[in-house]
Amino acid sequence: MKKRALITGISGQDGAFLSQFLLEKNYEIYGAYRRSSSPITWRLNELGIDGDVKMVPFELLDYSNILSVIGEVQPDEIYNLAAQSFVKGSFEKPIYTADVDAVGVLKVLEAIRVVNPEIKFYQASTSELFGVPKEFPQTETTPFYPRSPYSAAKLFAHTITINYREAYGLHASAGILFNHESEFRGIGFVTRKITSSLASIKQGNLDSFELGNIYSKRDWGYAKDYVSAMWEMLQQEKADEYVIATGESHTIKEFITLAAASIGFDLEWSGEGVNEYAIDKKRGKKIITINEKYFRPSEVDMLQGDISKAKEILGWEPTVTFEQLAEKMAVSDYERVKNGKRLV
Ligand code: NAP
Ligand code: F7E
Repeated sequence: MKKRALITGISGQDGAFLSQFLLEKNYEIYGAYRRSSSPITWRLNELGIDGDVKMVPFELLDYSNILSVIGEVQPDEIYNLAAQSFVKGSFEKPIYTADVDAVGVLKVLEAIRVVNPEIKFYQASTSELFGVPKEFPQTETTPFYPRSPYSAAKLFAHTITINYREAYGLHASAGILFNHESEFRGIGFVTRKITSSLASIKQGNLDSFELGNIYSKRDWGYAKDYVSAMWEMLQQEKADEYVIATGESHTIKEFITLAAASIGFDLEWSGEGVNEYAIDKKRGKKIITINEKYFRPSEVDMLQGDISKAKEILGWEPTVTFEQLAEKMAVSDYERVKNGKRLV
């Protein structure tokens, strides 16, 4: 019999790649989505798998809905990818973020406990938990120091996942995933904002764009690589926590340089702080400027993961380099723009 997976956050980046991965493993996929007025399946459409996922309305704020969805679907595995995942947005909506990203996860765990404690559970934890890292690189045992309402909420979700494992014997794992990007990344996140804006400028649809702090460093990987680690975690005899990363750390400015070069820009940087800007040398035009409004009240300056445990136990390793990631994303957005697609 086919294994059945329920994926929350099906309309997001990871939901799309995980569905593709599990369909290749012959799973039956139930995609839990939030009702909205705009189309939510563009990522599944682009991957050509929208017809293969059974969609179920799902809201993390509503325990009765979660309980009935899990009761009706009776999945073997639940991948909880749904979240208010925008860190900057969590400073604007801290209470909503806590309701969804913290208490919402407890609601799913509680529903599993009530409906069927044999259901395996994956929680999407995050490198944001490390905030101001106490050591470099970060491992599963590095102390947490959240720097945003988002990461504070995710810390509750992370610890309650472990607690439900210890208290009730649930097979509940948490992947501490570092930033993972792709051509399906939400357009508000910095990498996709950069590649979509550069593509639009190149096509003549946009003059310039603004960014915030371009000197923070992240450990950036390719999202398609990362979803296989989620699955591996649920195939282990014992549930556990794992850091999933590349082990390299780069600034946003480095990403810009690589992405821009891969679609033919030659950038020259001048100025400092909020007065820094980049000129497209070929056209002699300022195309990137800095605006303080994109700065965060408290920033995470640098993250870098250590994947020794994932390598050893899950046999997991990333395959896409930082350079390949920047190129892949920039080229993909430029292709979309050239083909007249609206970037979403
Ligand atoms: P994403 O693209 O922002 O997708 C988030 C998903 O959650 C969307 O499908 C969204 O639905 C859904 N959602 C939001 N609020 C919801 C609610 N109240 N009820 C039900 N669904 C809701 O995120 P992602 O990049 O795929 O990341 C997946 C998960 O991993 C998230 O939990 C994120 O916090 C975590 N994470 C991401 C990264 C990363 O670098 N990508 C790293 C570490 C951890 P709508 O389409 O309706 O908004
Ligand atoms: O910011 C800086 C910003 O919003 C990255 C989420 O998936 O990964 C993601 O969180 C960096 C920050 O991602 C702009 O200040 C500069 O230092 O792309 P981001 P994030 O905050 O790292 C983690 C692991 C998650 O768990 C989250 O769910 O880029 N930055 N200028 C900017 N960021 C944005 N968004 N926009 C700018 O204009």
